[in-house]
Amino acid sequence: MRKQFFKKLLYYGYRKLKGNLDYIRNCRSCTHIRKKDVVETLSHEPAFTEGFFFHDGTLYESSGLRDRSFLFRYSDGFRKPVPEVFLEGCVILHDRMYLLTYKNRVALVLDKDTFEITERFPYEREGWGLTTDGTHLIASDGSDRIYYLDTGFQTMDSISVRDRKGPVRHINELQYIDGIIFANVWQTNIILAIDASTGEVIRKYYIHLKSKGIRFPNLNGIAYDGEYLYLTGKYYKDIWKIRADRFLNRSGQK
Ligand SMILES: [Ca+2]
Repeated sequence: MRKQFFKKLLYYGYRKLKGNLDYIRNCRSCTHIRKKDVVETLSHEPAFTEGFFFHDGTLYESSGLRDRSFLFRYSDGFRKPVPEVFLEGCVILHDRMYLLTYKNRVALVLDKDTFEITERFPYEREGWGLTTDGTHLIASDGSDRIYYLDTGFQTMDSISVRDRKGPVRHINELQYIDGIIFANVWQTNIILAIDASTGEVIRKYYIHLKSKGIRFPNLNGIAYDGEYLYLTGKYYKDIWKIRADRFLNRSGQK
């Protein structure tokens, strides 16, 4: 029984590694983001990063895991535990905070200042990333699909994320900027720039940045303050502030 379990575990590990290596190998056209692109390194609150975004110049973060979820605001260090659910993607739209949960089948609305839960909506999909175009909530669920939701978490539309080889799965944390959705691909160092209306992958980025002391690198977290992009990962010690032109240069790739 035990032997079988380890065999399965090994096979799973092999499949996972092979999948990621294949993906990285196919990243020949990637834009490479390196240390020289970082203008400042900021300290990251120890968090299992899920949601990561700016609102009115303030950085917010939601941290996941069962019994250990919490919300954090960087401007004043305000931290609120939400242990009853596994928090996932998070965003503020029209002054209200919206949150997904991983498998709790509930989505939440919170007071953006106090982080008190004000409304709960049934939500059948897994919750992964969440961002906004200023009108809709935009959500991922770990598949290749990205969903456009109204503020009651009802699905209005969806797109499939596709590159030249077909659908790209494991779309995780999201950041909408001017018609483009930037997305982490789970358990890779790849960030995608996705056309927000068609789902087509416009560009790929390979992030060469590493946080010291991290045994299982899991880049997750893209935020934008209108001038710079900020990247981090689950329990990474660093937040890297990066010149936005490295990501937003639409004229071509380097
Ligand atoms: Ca984000």
